[in-house]
Amino acid sequence: MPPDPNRIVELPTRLIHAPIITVEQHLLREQRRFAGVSGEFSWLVSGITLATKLIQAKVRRAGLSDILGAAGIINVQGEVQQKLDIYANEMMVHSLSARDSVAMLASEENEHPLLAHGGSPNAKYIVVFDPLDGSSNIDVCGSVGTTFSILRRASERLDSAVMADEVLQRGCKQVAAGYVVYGPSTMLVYSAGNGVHGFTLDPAVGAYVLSHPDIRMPEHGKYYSMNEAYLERSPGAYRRYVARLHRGELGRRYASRYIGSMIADFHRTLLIGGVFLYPPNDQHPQGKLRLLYEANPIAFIAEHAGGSASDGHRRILDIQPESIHQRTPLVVGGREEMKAFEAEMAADSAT
Ligand code: P6P
Repeated sequence: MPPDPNRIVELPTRLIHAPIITVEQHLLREQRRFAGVSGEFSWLVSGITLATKLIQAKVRRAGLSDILGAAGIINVQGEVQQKLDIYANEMMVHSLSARDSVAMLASEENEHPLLAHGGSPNAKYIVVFDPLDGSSNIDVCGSVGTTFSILRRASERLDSAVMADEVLQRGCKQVAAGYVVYGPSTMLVYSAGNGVHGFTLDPAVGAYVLSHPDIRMPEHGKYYSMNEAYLERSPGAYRRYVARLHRGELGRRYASRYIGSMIADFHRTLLIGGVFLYPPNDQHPQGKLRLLYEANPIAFIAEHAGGSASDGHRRILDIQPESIHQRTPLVVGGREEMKAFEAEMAADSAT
């Protein structure tokens, strides 16, 4: 019996509701929510996904090529630059500057902002990033990551030259933010203000695939995460807060987990709850972490997942930056841990 050329075969529903959603598909679906939004935003984010795929390929081979180890160069932070830092920064700068919607870039690795398409009327966005955070963990096969923060240009006149201080915007002005964590798997976590979504890289096909839709930070966890070596040299309120966690006064006795790579430590806090702290101490009186490209993207993700982030006195996203590489204390966690932290800080201020 020859096949009937006019017969249409129904697709199995399992294929119609395909579980495979790439980050590109997700972004296109997301931006349909914004009337009149062109594909510029998703094209910009594709620059980040491309760069981080190139970075992860190098991170995965760090021990197999001569890229391992320090480059012997001291960066603007006064830190010994690992070769992968340099490579990661070049990949982010190259990929993002190829997007004509990007007016300016600011990187942890560069002292000053980098002009991309600063005078083009299409260049609506500024991207701030740390290309490889936690890079001191590379030589010991620890998790590292890339952070990014996307801002709209502050200037009304997009055809005018972009000014360096346009990058100094409060974190609440972020259009989108997120990070990529290079761990046992590579995962992109981002928010554009409509939930927080995680995409795991399928190395076989080189696609970020939706694996954690609409991430919600648990109201409480069982871990706190900080470098306790400095606790004695931090303000008393931090010591009293951690002592409360030890004594189980929040309803459970907390255990400690600390990798020494902010993105990996925060990623655990985001997925299973708890609190991450980098308080001020005598070595870092303003805190160690950078406001623009570490604290702000993390705080944006935390808040859109139901948590919160503070510098000990203010909401991180409300802080008006004064300089690109400005440092800040950072405490970020679930609702219960942050409520207890804010109460401790308020009691301290009242004494
Ligand atoms: P410490 C990595 O160098 C980093 O910037 C963050 O990723 C991390 O949270 C912090 O420093 C670790 O600092 O003082 O505990 O080594």
